[in-house]
Amino acid sequence: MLYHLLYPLHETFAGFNVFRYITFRTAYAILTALIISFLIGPWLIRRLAVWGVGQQVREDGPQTHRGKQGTPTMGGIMILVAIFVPTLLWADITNRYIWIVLGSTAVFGAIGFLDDYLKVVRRHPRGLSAWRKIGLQAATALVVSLFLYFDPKDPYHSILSIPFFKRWLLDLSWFYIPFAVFVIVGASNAVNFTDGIDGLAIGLVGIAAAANAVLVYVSGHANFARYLQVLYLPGTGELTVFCGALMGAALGFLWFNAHPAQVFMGDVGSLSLGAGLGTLAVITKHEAILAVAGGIFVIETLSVIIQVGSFKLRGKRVFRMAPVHHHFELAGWAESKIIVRFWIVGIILALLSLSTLKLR
Ligand code: 57M
Repeated sequence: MLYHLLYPLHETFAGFNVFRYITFRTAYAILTALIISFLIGPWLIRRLAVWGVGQQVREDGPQTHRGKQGTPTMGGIMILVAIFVPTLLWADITNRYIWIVLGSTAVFGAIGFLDDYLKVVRRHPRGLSAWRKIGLQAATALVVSLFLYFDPKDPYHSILSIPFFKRWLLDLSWFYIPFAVFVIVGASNAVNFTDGIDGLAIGLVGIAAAANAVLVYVSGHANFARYLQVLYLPGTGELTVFCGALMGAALGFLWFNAHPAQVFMGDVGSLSLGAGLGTLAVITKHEAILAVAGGIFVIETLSVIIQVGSFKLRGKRVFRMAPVHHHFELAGWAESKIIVRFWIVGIILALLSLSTLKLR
């Protein structure tokens, strides 16, 4: 919004010319998201506690989690506020990609909010049924995918780029639609699975948002895209501002979610953040690169698939407990050690994903 209000004044006040730069507006989106988090965080945590919105810790989880019973949850509400306000303030709000990624994030957040509300407030043991939850997610992702597939301005709507092979562009044709649905729903649930120890998911979201920021900036910048020989997607550069808000909101929430956590994000946070990252990947056609940038999310999900598959096929578990962060907890690792080591691997994977832009 400020872009539209203040940039036109640059003819009178030359300094306002700075509002045309995505990098400038992204930096201020990060700072605005941080300030919003610090302003509403303490208030929201107190209100969630007063309203009795406390986490019900499952009996079958690690013993070390018993002490977390009653921790305020649904803190994802503050994350969403810290994402939406800076994005609407600093981004070009006539950009269709901004509305697509905000819409996807908001609807997945509403699905998570409903699930949390049923579980935590109405004390439904399981919240939304698994099929109803996945159905709502798939329907939302389908609308997003159709918007993108039938986008008349997008010359690459069904194209898939392959890391390391600059010249290879896979045209999935109409199959791009179910593929995009799979990416968005998969990313949403991957973050959801990962959010099982203090600060792990939100820290990894911040790292993935930083990698996404570089990717979308390059994809939307004609010269950089040409130099790096990646698909030039006009208009996607504006998503850098959204990634900045995501980074700031992640750092801001981490301030309160760091071990020992004062608040959990709830499904309202995990589902929306994963959907936002998945939608970014689909818009920029960098699904494969972003699967590497969000590699820990992929590893956590694969650990569940392997565990359930092995148990069903062999009657034996592969891990002490899945997702894999619980395996290390049961191996005796301190929670903070697991979190920091997973972040380190996440940073390495994010750097590797960005290196594929050059190594092609
Ligand atoms: C999301 N939710 C946490 C919190 C957070 C199929 C199976 C893999 C499903 C999976 C599952 O239930 N996933 C749901 C994980 C929960 O966190 C809440 O949920 C929100 C995220 N959606 O914001 O509100 C617990 O995680 C802990 N937590 C923290 N710090 C945080 O910052 O300590 C969360 C955030 C919280 C708290 O204890 O209560 C969760 O773990 O449920 N199931 C599992 O993850 C379970 N694994 C399992 O059953 N494995 C089986 C099979 C199915 C693979 C096996 O290994 O054989 C584990 N989780 C629990 N109990 N709670 C282990 C058993």
